[in-house]
Amino acid sequence: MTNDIFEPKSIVVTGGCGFIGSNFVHHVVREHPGVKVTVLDKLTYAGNRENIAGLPADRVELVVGDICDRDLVNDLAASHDAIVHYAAESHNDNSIANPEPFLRTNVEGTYTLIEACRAHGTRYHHVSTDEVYGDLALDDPARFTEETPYRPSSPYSSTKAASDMLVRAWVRTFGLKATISNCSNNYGPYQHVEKFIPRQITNLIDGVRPKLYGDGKNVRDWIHTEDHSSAVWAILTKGRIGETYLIGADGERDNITVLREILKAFGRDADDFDWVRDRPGHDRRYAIDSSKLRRELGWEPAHTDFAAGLAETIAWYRDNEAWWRPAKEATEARYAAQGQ
Ligand code: NAD
Ligand code: TDX
Repeated sequence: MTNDIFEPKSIVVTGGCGFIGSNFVHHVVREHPGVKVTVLDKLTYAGNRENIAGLPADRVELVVGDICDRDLVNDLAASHDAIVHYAAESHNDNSIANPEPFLRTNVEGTYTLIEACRAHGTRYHHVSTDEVYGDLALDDPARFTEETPYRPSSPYSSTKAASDMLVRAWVRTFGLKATISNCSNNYGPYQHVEKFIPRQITNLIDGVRPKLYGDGKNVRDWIHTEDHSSAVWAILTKGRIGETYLIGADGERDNITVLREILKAFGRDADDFDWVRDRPGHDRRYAIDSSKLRRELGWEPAHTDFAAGLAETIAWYRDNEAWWRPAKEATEARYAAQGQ
């Protein structure tokens, strides 16, 4: 079923100073001692060099640059065995306020990377999201599979869908040596305070009431970012070229349930939050069927106790205020301007 195992000695990780990309860099350094990592990151508002600070200099190098920089990307593709592509504009609310950077980074950036990989025969792994499939009704027994038609709802998810389509076409037309993964909602340390879980935790640390969109019944399928990293490594090294794999850990929960777990951890009343304006086009429910990944590549999530993972994440934000504090005020000012 699977290819021979691919054993890269040198990889480029784009977006390796972001939330999930930096977790992958730590994962590779810890679990795969023979591999050197070059991080290509533009250090946008979402990137932070602290996320990979302290890793050994003979294993990890940071190149500050843009994935749309053709010459830079070409040099990196020529000198590495693989590119694992995480860099993106990643936040739905920002994409509604201003879609332009999403078109550029998510679509043009992916195009630049796959053209360079095509030119040099470099292995390419494309990190994408379950949001390309649109949403499911709350009472729909179905979950997303690799065969679910694309139906993205937001500027963010439509640009991710466009980038997936480019990769599929480059595989078929040019024989690009690529795989694609579509993962569900990640949580864990180092996530930007604009995202749902860190926003509510840091609000509570600041004595501010959490903010819930709509009716709070929207469902997300939560996975610990460590499990996302182990899945991407499995696909990079053992996945079949040209294939898509869905990554998920059976973690469906509605937003109000997650929020109440956070409130409880802070000793606050279950109703101690504000209802705020809903996100336009807000997807109702995401749910991943990851049986192909488990069956073909033998992957299993390790962090399946959501309550324990959430408690560790809350503890991390309490212990690492210096990391998130600089971004908090500007993030909340943006939300206030949007009535959220
Ligand atoms: P993030 O916003 O935390 O980090 C993105 C990183 O990319 C930052 O370090 C940023 O500086 C960098 N970047 C942005 N534009 C760049 C450019 N033009 N050139 C070079 N670097 C650039 O994002 P994240 O939440 O870690 O998501 C990483 C990837 O995983 C994205 O592709 C996202 O679509 C995908 N994904 C995220 C989730 C989730 O729950 N967050 C779920 C599934 C898939
Ligand atoms: O303050 C909030 N209140 C609230 O109710 C925020 C910021 C969000 N929400 C809701 C919206 C969503 O239903 O919480 C849910 C999660 O929101 P986000 O953290 O913004 O994540 P989501 O829009 O689901 O997208 C995330 O998962 C898929 C990532 O940001 C994407 O990059 C990834 O592709």
